[in-house]
This record gives sequence, structure tokens and C-alpha cells, in this order.
Amino acid sequence: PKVIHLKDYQAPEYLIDETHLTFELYEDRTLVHARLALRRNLERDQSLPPLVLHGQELELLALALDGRQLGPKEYQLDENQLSLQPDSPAFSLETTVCIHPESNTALEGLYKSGKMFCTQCEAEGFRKITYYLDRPDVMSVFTTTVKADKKRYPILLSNGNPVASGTEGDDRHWATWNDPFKKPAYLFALVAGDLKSVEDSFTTMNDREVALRIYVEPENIDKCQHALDSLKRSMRWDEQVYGREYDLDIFMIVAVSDFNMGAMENKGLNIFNSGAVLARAETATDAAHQRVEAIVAHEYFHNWSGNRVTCRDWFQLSLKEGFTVFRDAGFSADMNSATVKRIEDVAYLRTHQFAEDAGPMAHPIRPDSFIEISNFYTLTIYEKGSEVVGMLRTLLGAEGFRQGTDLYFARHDGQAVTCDDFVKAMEEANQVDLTQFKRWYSQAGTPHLAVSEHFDAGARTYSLTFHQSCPPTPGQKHKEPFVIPIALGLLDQNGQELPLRLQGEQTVGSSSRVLSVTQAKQTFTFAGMTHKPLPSLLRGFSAPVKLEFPYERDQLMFLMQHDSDGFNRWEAGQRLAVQALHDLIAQYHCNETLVIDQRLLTALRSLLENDSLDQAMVAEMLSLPSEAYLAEISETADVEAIHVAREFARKAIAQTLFEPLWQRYQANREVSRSTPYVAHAEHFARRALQNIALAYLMLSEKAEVLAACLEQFEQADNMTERLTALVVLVHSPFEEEKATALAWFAERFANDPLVMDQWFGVQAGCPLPGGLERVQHLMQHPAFTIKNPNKVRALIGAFANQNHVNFHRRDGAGYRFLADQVIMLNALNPQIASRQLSPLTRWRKFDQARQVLMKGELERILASGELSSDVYEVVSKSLA
Ligand code: B3K
Ligand code: ZN
Repeated sequence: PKVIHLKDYQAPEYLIDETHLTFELYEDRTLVHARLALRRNLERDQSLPPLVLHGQELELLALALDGRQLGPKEYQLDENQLSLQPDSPAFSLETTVCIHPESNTALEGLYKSGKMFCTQCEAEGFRKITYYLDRPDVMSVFTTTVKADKKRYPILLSNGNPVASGTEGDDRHWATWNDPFKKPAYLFALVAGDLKSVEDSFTTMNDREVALRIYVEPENIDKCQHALDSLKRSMRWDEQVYGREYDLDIFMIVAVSDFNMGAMENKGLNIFNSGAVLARAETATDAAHQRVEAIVAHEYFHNWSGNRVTCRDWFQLSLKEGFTVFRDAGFSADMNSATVKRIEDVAYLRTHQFAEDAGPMAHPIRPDSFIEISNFYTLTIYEKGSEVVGMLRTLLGAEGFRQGTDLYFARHDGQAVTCDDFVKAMEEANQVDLTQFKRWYSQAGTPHLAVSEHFDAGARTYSLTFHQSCPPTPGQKHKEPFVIPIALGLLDQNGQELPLRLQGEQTVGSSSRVLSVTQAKQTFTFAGMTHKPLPSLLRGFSAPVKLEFPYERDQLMFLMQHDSDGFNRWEAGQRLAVQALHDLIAQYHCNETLVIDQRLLTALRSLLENDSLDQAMVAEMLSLPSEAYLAEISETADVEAIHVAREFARKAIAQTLFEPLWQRYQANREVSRSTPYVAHAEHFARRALQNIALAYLMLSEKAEVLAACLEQFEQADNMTERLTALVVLVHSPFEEEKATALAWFAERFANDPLVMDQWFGVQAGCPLPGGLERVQHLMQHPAFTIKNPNKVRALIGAFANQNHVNFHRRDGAGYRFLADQVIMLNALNPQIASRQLSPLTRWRKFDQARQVLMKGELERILASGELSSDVYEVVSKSLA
């Protein structure tokens, strides 16, 4: 496999002004006719080099240059390209190819999901549809005709606006679509199927009427309203917050069951994993509702950040992804609880992206090289990319940031650009120099920031000294200092915020401010401090770093109560919990009796007893750091010790706080019982607290709790309550009730694949002994199929990522199982195979014996035969 480097980027030799496509869809083949209007890219020079088009798995049936059929000597074909010699600077090229969507299991290019045809072209799937310049800096106007059997495929869709349709003979019909906006091929989409739709309309800020449609298979028509409402909210929000208006007459979303990721922002025709669009109370949890809202928004926002302004090359992927994640996070924060959204995002980033940054696949948000671009749709590109955009906003302020995005959109509309162009727009709109800041784009790894304090009573000064460093990552031994924005406040003994004035400054500033740490070691001194304050550092997690400050536990308890920054109240609680859990882990290692620090319990009790707090915040603060996070922050992760310590702490909480938990549970369940389901923040909050309380209470194994759990399971009118009840039953020792509940659930929801995914997931994640055998058994279940990515993620993914004790069992059987699945998936669906590998890539985190076993499985995969570039890249880099 070939390594592709950013430094080798060259502008395209030819451009494609117009793309005319005709698809003839049949059950055993599809014919694709393409007519391309090409011209020499004069930015290069006047010469006429050969035209080299991408193409994979295509059977070429006809080829004509300016209307003249070419003979076999007039072109060259190999596995990946078609080359020919043009004889003028502007010409037309016509091709006909035969492809086989009906047997496409990789779910890339044109494929079938159930009975419908659909496409996924990003990043390089269009070359599996026709010969083309399949690169994002070649932008073209597309006109697409789809022809198919009338009965099987009454709905025929493509990008843009519908322009004509008709019938052909008795059985077939056709439709033509035109997308007036130039776009790269990765944004092309086609759908044909027997679909139903819900419809609505949206009036834009300039009074243009836009038709909205969500297409689904008929049985899902009652699960579209939440996505439709989310779409309308997204459209309004993007007008209000970013000044972005929608541009076509119609916006369509199609739900498909077999999809490699969440969704895809094809121009005017978003294609969604059904799991990312379908939601109703009875079948989808609160978390799923929020995920649908976020993904609908994300794909919609791409219309500007990605489609109108796109990427020059795939090294710039974070230009659209990091920015769009930042935009959807802002939207979700505005629609729900902003603090809770931030807590969830940070917990996710620190657990998973930090692990990626510390592993063999670590890369900067703008990578320098890759083998397979599909492997670079990563947490780093998306989530860390979003953090980098967020730091720009923190440094420039809300207004300066908006001026920067306005300039970026205005200047680059219709262009394919780079991360440098984005930063330049920010610089010019704000008259600042962001040269050093750009290291965030080129350096990988998570910076470490050690902070120390010094109080000088005589001089009335308080100093904070920051030491930053960043561990080496593959190919990057040495790192230059980053620009790290530190939002902070200083608290006095009463928890009041002190006004902040740095030494040398004339005026007293506000009580929360942003310091910019730019050097390896840097001290900031605050004046006018009569007493030693307590710092609240990195408020709102203002930079994606590992911050270290020698907080004492009493100070953390104080911050939990008094910090004006909600994120940092949660953060103080997490730090306190980590310290308490580290005590337990140490005791476990020394074979001592486990004793938990009472201060953690005291702190949690006061949260539970305070009725005035936001219930969603209380639920977040009651959640102990996950096993995955505890593993991530360990030098060497001791799987058993982490599990035992965390379970011990959970039991201690359940026991000590039984009364307040039981009270809050009963009060909230009572409201839930008498209130119809509503997908809104305060209802999410009530159910979140109710459900975490139930999870703790069940650890008591008391009969009245079991009865309450069964009542909730049987009577709840929504999946949020029902699924939690099922999860806690499955994790409990009540074997009979557990079996009955699982069987009842599977029967009730047998015909709803998305609910069955949840049923698989609950069992795959259960930490009780025998987890691997349960998963192996479930793979035989009639509702499971390895060909459906959602099923793979629900069963195999949940087991390997969320069930640490079982996946990491000492004999290596968990690793062997995962490697077997990866080898099987490699032949079917390389992107899914490669994704499932990631737990094995973390082998350096574990003890010697496990390292040997994990590496052994990676080596076995490498030797298993013909590997896709996707799997090869991850395995070979993990072993390097
Ligand atoms: N842009 C797509 C991801 C495509 C992944 C291709 N392997 C979804 C998104 O980020 O919105
Ligand atoms: Zn995206």
C-alpha cells in the first residue's frame, strides 16, 4: 500500500465543469453512463498531459472522446485508473460502465441496503461508480438521471432540484435532478426505493420557501418527527448564530439501515444511518433523541461548512469536520443544558481522543500522511478539531470569531480550501497573528500542563506558574510550545470570585478571564491578593490538555460547592472521585481491605439533598469516572483493580446514600408515571437522575428496589426508563427476572432492528463473568448479522469497548475473538473491520502478559491473507 503525503499535493491537471450521469438500475447489475465536460486547468500550464481518471471495480463498456469511440490502443486501464491523451484543452468524455451494487458489502459507492439503492461517496467512493477525478478540489455541476423499475423503486432521488421525470415502457420510470451548486464528487448521492416521506417546509430569513422531506421505509414513518423538528431548529439556528441561509428549494434526508457511520451531508440529499434519524419515545432513549438532534444539525450545518466551502484535499478534513462538530456542539448547548453538553463532550474527548493521541495512530488534526483516508475519520479530526476551533473562539471572543467565520464563508464560497485559509480569515478579521496557534494543526499528542502556585502575603501577590510539555508521538519526537488559553477564576475563603488584576495592569478586570500560555514555562502574577485564593483553572475545559494542580480533597469539595463555573464544579467532583478510586486501587494492589474516603460520600450526599440543583448536573456528578477513563489516565491499566475499585465505590455510594437516592428515585418516577414523554432538557434531566439513582439502588439487592425496577421495566411508556431498568436487571444477580425481561423485550421488539441493537448492546456490555460466551451465543441469534454495521457495533463493538473485564480476560480469548471478527470483516467491509480494531491498538496500556497476547492477535491478522488498506494501515502502525 502507498503512503500519501500532504507535501506532495498538486493542483489537478484537468477540471470538470459539468457532470451528466444516467443510472440504469437492475437487480443483477447497474449501468452508469457519464458525460463529462472537461478542460485543462490553466493554473498549471498550457501543456496537455494525459488525463488520468480514478476508477475501481468498474467494467468499462464504452468510451468516447468528443463523440468518437476510442479503440483499445487509445487508452490504458488498470485496477485503479483510466488514462488517455486529450488532443485539445476542452473536450467531452463519455463512458459507460457496469457495476454491481447488489453485491457491494463494503457499503461504499453505490450499494443496496435492504431493498433500496443508496450511495456513500465520501471520501473516495465515487470512483466505484464511474471514472472520474475523484478528489475534492475538482468541483462540478451535476445533472443526474435515475432509471429503475416503477414498482420496486417508486422514489428516485439525487442531489439538487427535481427537473423532469417520466416513464419508459410498461415497467420502468425515470427522474432527472439538477444541482446548480458546484460540488466535489464525494457529495454526490442517489437513492432509489419504495419509500414514504414526512413533509414540512421552512421559510428562510430572506423569505424563501424550502420543502423539507424525510424519506424512510414505510414501517418507520412514525419515527421521523423528532428529526424533522431538529432540522427546522438547526436551519433557524444557523441563520441566527452564523448568518447562514439554506440555498436549494428542497432539503431531503433518507434513512438507511446499512450504513458505515452516522450520516452523510450530500448536497440537498443527506443520507442517514437509520439509528441517527429515527426516534420516538417507545423505541429510542433520551440519549438517542439527543444524538439524532445533534447529527441532523451536524449534517445540515455542513451545507456551508463543507459543501459551499469544501476541502482542497483530505489532509484538510478537520477544516470541515472540526468546525462542523464545533457548530453542532454550540447548537446542542443552546437547545439543551450547555453545561451538561460540555461535560459529556469533555468526558468523551478525554476518554477516547486522549487515548488515540497517546496510541500508535496518533496524528495531528491536519495529518501529514496516510495510507487509507477512511482511517482518518477519527476522534482527533472531529473532536479535537472542534476543540481547536473552540480555542480560537475563546481567544478571539464571540464577536471576533463570528467576523472570522463571515469572512471565511464570503471569501471562499464555491472553493476548495485549506485549514490555513480558515486561520487566515480569523487573523485578518481580527488583526491578530496566529502563527504559533497553528501548531495545534501540525503537532499531535495531548499537551500536559503542570501548574504550581505561590502566594506572597507581604507583596499581596498570587502567582501561577504553568509548565507545558507534550509527549512524543509517531514521527514527532519533539514538540514546540502550544498556545493554551486558560480560562480561570480565583475564589476567596467564602467562595466569592475575586476581581482579577495582573501585576502591571492598571485596571481591575472581571472575575473570570482567559490567560494565554504560550511558553514552555510561564508565570502570571495577580496583584491585590490579601489572602491566598483557590484557583478554578481551565474553566469550561478551555483547552484540550491534561491539567495537573495539587488540589487537596477539601479544596475539591469546596470547588464542587462554590465554583461559579458549572463545568469546573463537575470537574472538581471527578478529581475527588479519581483520588478516592486511586486509594482503592492501591489498597487492592496491597491486598488490603478496601476503605473508601468518606469525603466523596459526603460531597455526593449534599448534592442529592439539594433540591435546587439542576437534576441533570446532579446525575452527571453522581456518575463515577468510567473504567475506560480510569484506564486512560493510568500509566499501566490494571483492568481487574479498576473494576473492583469502581464497583466497590458504587456499592459504598448505594449503601451510604440509599435513603436520599430512594427518595429522589421515587419522586422522579412518580412524575414520569404521570407525564407523557417529552424530549426536552428538563425531562431528560428528571429521567437522568431517576435512572442513575435506580442503578445505584439495585446494587443493594433489596426486594423493594427489584419491585420498583420491574415496575419501571413493565410500565414505562418510553425506552429511556425501560432500557435502564433492563440494564440494571441484566447487571444484577436476579437471574430469573433477568431472563424473563430479556425474553419479553426481544419478543416485543423483534421487528425493530434499532431496538434489537440496544438489546444486543445491553448484554454485550454486561461485566458479569462469561461475557465472551454470551456474545458468541448472541451472534447466532436470528436478529444478528455481521453484514449490518449497527449490529457489529452493538454486539462486537460494545463488548470490546465497554466490557473491559470480559474483553481483557487473562487467557486472551477476548482478543482472539475480536481478531477473528476483524479477519472476517476485512473481506466484507474494510471500514468496519478497521474501526473494530481500535481496542487492540491500545496494547501498550496493559501489563506484559496482556501485551503479548494483544500483539499476537495483531500479528495473526497481519498474516491472515490479503488485507484491505484500511486494516493493513492500522495493524502495521500498531505493531511498528
Ligand atoms: N462526512 C461524513 C463522514 C464520511 C466518512 C467516510 N468514511 C459524515 C460527517 O462527518 O458528517
Ligand atoms: Zn461531518
